[in-house]
Amino acid sequence: MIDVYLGLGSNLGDRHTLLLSAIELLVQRVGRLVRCSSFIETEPWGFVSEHPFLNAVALFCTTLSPRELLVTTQAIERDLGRKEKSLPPATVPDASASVPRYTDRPIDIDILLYGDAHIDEPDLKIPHPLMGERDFVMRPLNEIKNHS
Ligand code: PH2
Ligand code: MG
Ligand code: MG
Repeated sequence: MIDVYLGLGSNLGDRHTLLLSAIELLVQRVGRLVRCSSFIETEPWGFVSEHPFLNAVALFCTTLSPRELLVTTQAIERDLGRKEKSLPPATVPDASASVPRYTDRPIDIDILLYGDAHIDEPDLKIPHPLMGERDFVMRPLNEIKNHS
């Protein structure tokens, strides 16, 4: 059993219900929910949007591998109405852009930490490379971390 911290975000639709539905599907397909942070409203980070986010971080226990976890979280995003992923930097015509172009989304599930694993594959980077810069991740993460 591995501890995994997942970041959850929604800025389109019924954000509260979408976060709860994501957690329910994660319990069904990933494993036991150990802890969940408060849901916090945050301003869009890294792009301009009139739609504020609802964000949370949840800790699950899982037997899935990191790759299985990625496939599963992406399937849940699609099941909850997510149409497209953010565009990766390589597809952005402006070469000076070093971060993805973000878009509004009904649900986003990011793998933040998977045990103490370090993974650096093109589509799977753990720990999440930007988490330390993101208040909307670090605030809820600190709320639930180190609570034995
Ligand atoms: N997710 C992003 C980009 N910007 N901003 C906030 N406030 N919350 C997010 O979850 C978020 C974001 C990319 O996934
Ligand atoms: Mg994200
Ligand atoms: Mg994501």
